Amino acid sequence: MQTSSSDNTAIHVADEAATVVVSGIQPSGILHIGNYFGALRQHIKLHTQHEAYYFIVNYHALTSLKDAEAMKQYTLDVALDYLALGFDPEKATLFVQSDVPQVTELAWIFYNLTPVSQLEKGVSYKDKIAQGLSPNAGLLNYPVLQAADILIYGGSLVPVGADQKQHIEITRDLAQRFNQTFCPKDAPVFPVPEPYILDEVSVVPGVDGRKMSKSYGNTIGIFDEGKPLKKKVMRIVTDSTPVEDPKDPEKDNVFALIKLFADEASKERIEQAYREGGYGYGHAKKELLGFINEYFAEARERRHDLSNRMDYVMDVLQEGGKRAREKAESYMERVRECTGLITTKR
Ligand code: AQP
Repeated sequence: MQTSSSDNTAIHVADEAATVVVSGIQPSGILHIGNYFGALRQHIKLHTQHEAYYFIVNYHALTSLKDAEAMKQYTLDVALDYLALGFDPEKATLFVQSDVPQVTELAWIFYNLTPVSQLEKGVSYKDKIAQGLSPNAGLLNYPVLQAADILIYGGSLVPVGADQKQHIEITRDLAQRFNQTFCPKDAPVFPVPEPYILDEVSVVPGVDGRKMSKSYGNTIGIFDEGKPLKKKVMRIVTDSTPVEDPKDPEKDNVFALIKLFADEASKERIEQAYREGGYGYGHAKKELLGFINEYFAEARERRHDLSNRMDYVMDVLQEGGKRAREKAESYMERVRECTGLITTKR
């Protein structure tokens, strides 16, 4: 057994050479720094080290987004974000989920192996209902389609945010259930994937202190800049401890975000300033703004440049879709064989 590439995870991968990294992001809004630190940063890091498939999950986004123009725009925005943040299409595969229709075919097969009670216990499902989203069948079945997304490319390592832990458990269950139900013992079709979750990131808080989430309207966008960015940072909710009093950095949303951006020395300095007093939340917000601007400066420039080359972005997605369909079809041939779903197509 070897430890996977990050020192910060307790993930063990049986065979590094055979690792297939897969993950998806919903085009349900502008990508935010929760998406970045929870998932995208790891996607970028891993895509040059292993075979990797990253998909823009527009079928999943349909569970909440019912606006065709917005869906198209957000889909292209996500592709631009990946490329601006350093994704190299020569090294790995980036594509749009609906360009691989086989994934809905596999999801249907998985529905028949999934107890409804398991889906009804979904934390994310319950959260979204509590926030007022319609409990439609798509939302309930979201983790099953996600399992199909992961397994159809033989995914073995899934870099996601901590909020996705339960969904990856469902994927693991489905891989095992499918193998046990349909495959000979010595020839399972699917690997049982491991999540890749960075402990120190956990769940990134939004400006209101809840999980940063596109659907909660509490996000700071990865590519926000100028006045809109400043406004969002200044809106971050804090307690009302006066400037001169000592503060507990571990209980503060601003510090939770500073920790993601700052180097060790800056983190220690600011932490000490919180504990000593005489350092207000206004100071902390100003520093945070500086860190964000510095951290994403190069990516912002690349994104401005790429946004004038949309033909190139479309080519990347088209080529990615082609590669993904080939991989998916090779798995589906085995799935159809195992399940007895004969095809008369030639
Ligand atoms: N606040 C967060 N902290 C850490 N990780 C996060 N992720 C999302 N929010 C945070 C991770 O980002 C990846 C992509 O997420 P997604 O867009 O597919 O779905 P999501 O988790 O449902 O993200 P949102 O912003 O909350 O979208 P909506 O509001 O549309 O549902 C995942 O790996 C996720 O863990």
